[in-house]
Amino acid sequence: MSQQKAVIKPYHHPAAGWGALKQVAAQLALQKIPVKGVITLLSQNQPDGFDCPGCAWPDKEHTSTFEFCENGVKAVAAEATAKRTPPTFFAKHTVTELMGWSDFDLENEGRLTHPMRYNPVTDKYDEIAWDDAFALMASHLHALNDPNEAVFYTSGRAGNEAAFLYQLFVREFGTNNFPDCSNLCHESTSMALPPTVGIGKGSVTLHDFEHADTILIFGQNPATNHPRMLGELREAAKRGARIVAINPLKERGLERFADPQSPFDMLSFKGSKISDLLIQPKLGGDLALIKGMIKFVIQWDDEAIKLGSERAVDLAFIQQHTNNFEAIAEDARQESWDVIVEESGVPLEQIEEIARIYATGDRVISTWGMGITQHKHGVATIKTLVNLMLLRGNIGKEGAGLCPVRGHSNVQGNRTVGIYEKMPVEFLESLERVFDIKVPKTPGYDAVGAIQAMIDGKAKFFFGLGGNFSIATPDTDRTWEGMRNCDLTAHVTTKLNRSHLVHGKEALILPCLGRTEIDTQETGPQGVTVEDSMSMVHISYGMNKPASPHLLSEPAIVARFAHATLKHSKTPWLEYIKDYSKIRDAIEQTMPVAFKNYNERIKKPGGFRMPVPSSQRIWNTPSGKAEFTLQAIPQSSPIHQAREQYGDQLFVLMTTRSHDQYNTTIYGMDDRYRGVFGQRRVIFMNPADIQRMGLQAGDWINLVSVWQDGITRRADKFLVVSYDIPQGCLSGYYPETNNLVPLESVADLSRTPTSKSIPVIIEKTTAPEVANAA
Ligand SMILES: Nc1nc2c(c(=O)[nH]1)N[C@H]1C(S)=C(S)[C@@H](COP(=O)(O)OP(=O)(O)OC[C@H]3O[C@@H](n4cnc5c(=O)[nH]c(N)nc54)[C@H](O)[C@@H]3O)O[C@H]1N2
Ligand SMILES: Nc1nc2c(c(=O)[nH]1)N[C@H]1C(S)=C(S)[C@@H](COP(=O)(O)OP(=O)(O)OC[C@H]3O[C@@H](n4cnc5c(=O)[nH]c(N)nc54)[C@H](O)[C@@H]3O)O[C@H]1N2
Ligand SMILES: [Mo]
Repeated sequence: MSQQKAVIKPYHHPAAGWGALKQVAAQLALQKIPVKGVITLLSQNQPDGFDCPGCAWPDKEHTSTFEFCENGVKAVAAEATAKRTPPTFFAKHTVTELMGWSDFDLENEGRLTHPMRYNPVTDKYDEIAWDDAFALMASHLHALNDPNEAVFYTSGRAGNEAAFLYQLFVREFGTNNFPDCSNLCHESTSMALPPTVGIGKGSVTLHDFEHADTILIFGQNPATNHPRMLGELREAAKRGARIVAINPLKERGLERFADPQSPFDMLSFKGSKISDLLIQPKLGGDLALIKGMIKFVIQWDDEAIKLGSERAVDLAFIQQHTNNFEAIAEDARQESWDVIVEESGVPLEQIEEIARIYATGDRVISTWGMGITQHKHGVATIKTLVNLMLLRGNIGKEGAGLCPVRGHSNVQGNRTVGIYEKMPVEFLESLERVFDIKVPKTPGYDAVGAIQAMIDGKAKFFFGLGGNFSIATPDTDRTWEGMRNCDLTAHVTTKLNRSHLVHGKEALILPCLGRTEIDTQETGPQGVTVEDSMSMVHISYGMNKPASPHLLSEPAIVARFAHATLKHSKTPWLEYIKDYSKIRDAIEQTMPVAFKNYNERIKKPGGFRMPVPSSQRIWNTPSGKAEFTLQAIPQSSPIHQAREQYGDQLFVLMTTRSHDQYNTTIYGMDDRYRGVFGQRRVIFMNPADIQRMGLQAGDWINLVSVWQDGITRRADKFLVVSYDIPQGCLSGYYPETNNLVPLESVADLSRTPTSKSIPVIIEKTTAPEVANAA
């Protein structure tokens, strides 16, 4: 990318608005998309169009109005780009040379056009025929001593059809090794919700957002990551709902929002107010904060009992629907205010203020994102939030409920149809019955487990259905060691990325159709189905001409790979490619209740909702009730231990997304709402800390992790930016900081890397020679 000077200037405009339109124009130019390409963009999330690959936030009715979304436009433009990375490109560049390119520059070459195979003699990728690629992978799989030496990663973009075939193939082959992006993302949610409310999915729909009177947003940056959510928040705010953002960073996009479809918002330059209150806990302080809120509610309830006035808890709900209330009430009474204030980093008056907002709301929705899940105690924090919500019956009633906001557009659907290293045994037995096969029942590797197995030489074959495993994962140096240990690494992908360059002894790049493209098979154009963050399943049809005639669809790649590998399989792999409705029939046979009349029900615009019993106050827990659970405020975490050693020299780092990226796909160098332009190697720091450390904004620092295993983990050369963030906390971008996350630093139970709480110390350094290279 061309070099430009870093500019740091606070952003004073509302989120979205004109800034978003300007960005969109810039992206269309960057991707060389002519104006008529805009028509494609307008087909997104229409009843007969394609599902937006941008994020998992649901669409209003999935019908008529096009919801303008900068994130969606960028995602679609990135896929619909006119740029190409053909075999002639690979003939010109060695892999060693490409390793020196930035992530932006790699993907900026555009769409891949042919399957490619790494040639160790020339250190370049050469073209390979599809059948030869499948045969090569099959021969590697056959050469393994044990099917468990292979790992099969999934990023959350594949449709249900590809994902279902994929898990069927891999299980028929003989392993449950399904590391997926969910392991890195909302796994803490998936571990916290089933034991407490009986299902690992959110309980709300968009309808609930229309009726909520209070919305608490924990650890989420919707202006960047789920811009369409701002529409719901804006409507709620206009109706008078109270909105509280809980975030260590002052996220500008959560304050005001200009709706590009509202002329008033756009012309006034003011936008609508979104949140009423910002609570800034220190990193990982949410559990203590929520416990403080619970303590207040219990205190007010105890006073109400004494006075004989209206109870602060919903006693009828608690009695009818829950277990264990007395235990958590007593635990809250016993909890010390000092510990709550110290560990949350929130002053007592503010805890009382947010507790009062919660306790005076009749219909409360709590949403959460990566700021909650990616901590050592992520699961415990979500369970504590469930406690808070159960106290006043805020689950399973109109306008109230739990709203984990997922990332990838079909990450939830992938899980539903079997992408999970420990799928329930009923599902596995159903596969055995329907397909007359034997599948393994022992759990496979998750993402962190797969990396460890590759490092240890226990996994030798890596296959990725989408994604960018080598830099989306923690402990980059060690992950790369693991990838390079493999006998073969292969990636189904749309664009060139780092994972294709950090490869095994043999390597394949398998280019596929994107969701925006027409997928024509023997019986005509095929659609694929996806499930959004609110469990709505609908069909998506591509509209664009494929980027290259040599691309295969994801279901076709999986089916032909399976056919090449499983020589004696009775599963009709090649038949499935001809007509995807046959795959949906197979899904329905495997999960007859959830997917009843699957092919029929997706004909309706907007599709159908997967069963979510918690929304009906049906609790699929062993007791049949929703469970309050005891959760302790962490006081001896690795952060506490590191602080004992380093005192106030220790910082806690969160790694997060800028406005101009989609995970590891870098769209540009700006982070508009946070006021950073032209530079990604920045660290946000509290002004008092900057001074205390003898630094100035604009200085350069290196980061070194504090972890007790003797491995040095560093990330060098970051520009110090003064920001409204609590003292002792730092924020930087992912993936530049991933090397700092120790592989073993994972959340309890969910094993999600602790990407939002890394203990680090800082070193002053000099400016890099090429200060602003992308
Ligand atoms: N444009 C765009 N859209 C995306 C993505 C993208 O990269 N770009 N990624 C997609 C994916 S896969 C996902 S999972 C989602 C991610 O969407 P988010 O969940 O919003 O993820 P992050 O950008 O990591 O931001 C986390 C937010 O949590 C805050 N935070 C960090 N630590 C804490 C904490 O300890 N407590 C609290 N209360 N807050 C904290 C941060 O300041 C930040 O505002 O977005 C999806 N949509
Ligand atoms: N430090 C740190 N690390 C993190 C996070 C964090 O907050 N901090 N967040 C984590 C989270 S929430 C997630 S979800 C993961 C994301 O991890 P991944 O899902 O592995 O990564 P992405 O960057 O989304 O993958 C981008 C690549 O997907 C490919 N691609 C795009 N569209 C398609 C398609 O339609 N089909 C196929 N087959 N390929 C396609 C392109 O080649 C592109 O290069 O990262 C995690 N890593
Ligand atoms: Mo994610």
